[in-house]
Amino acid sequence: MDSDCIFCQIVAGDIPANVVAETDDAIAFLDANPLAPGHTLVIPKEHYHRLNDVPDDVAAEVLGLVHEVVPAVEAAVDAPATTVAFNNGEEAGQEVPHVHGHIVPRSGDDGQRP
Ligand code: DGP
Repeated sequence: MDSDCIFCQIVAGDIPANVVAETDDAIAFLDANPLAPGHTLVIPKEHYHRLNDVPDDVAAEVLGLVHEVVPAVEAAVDAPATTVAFNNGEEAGQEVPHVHGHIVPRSGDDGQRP
């Protein structure tokens, strides 16, 4: 755990979050600054800065949780589609330095991409 990391603090339960689902090594929770209702983040529980740093087994578990959560999010907000994206590095727009995948409900070309 990186005690300065806001997502590590969510994993530890020190900062509240609306948890959608979790596994041993990954957790999904609602984004605090949603681009659309239902905007969800999926992260490894362990602190890794970039996707490149994540071990294979943890990456598989994160993607498995994305795969599980996508249809649940679409059903919850009645969205026909989702954008699923990782901003991988600061130059790509990653603001929180703990790997996270965005699941953003979409219903057309609304420009709401993470
Ligand atoms: P990115 O720009 O890809 O690093 O996205 C970071 C996302 O994290 C952004 O959509 C807002 C979200 N976020 C930042 N701080 C918090 C927080 O404390 N709680 C939750 N739930 N989401 C947060």
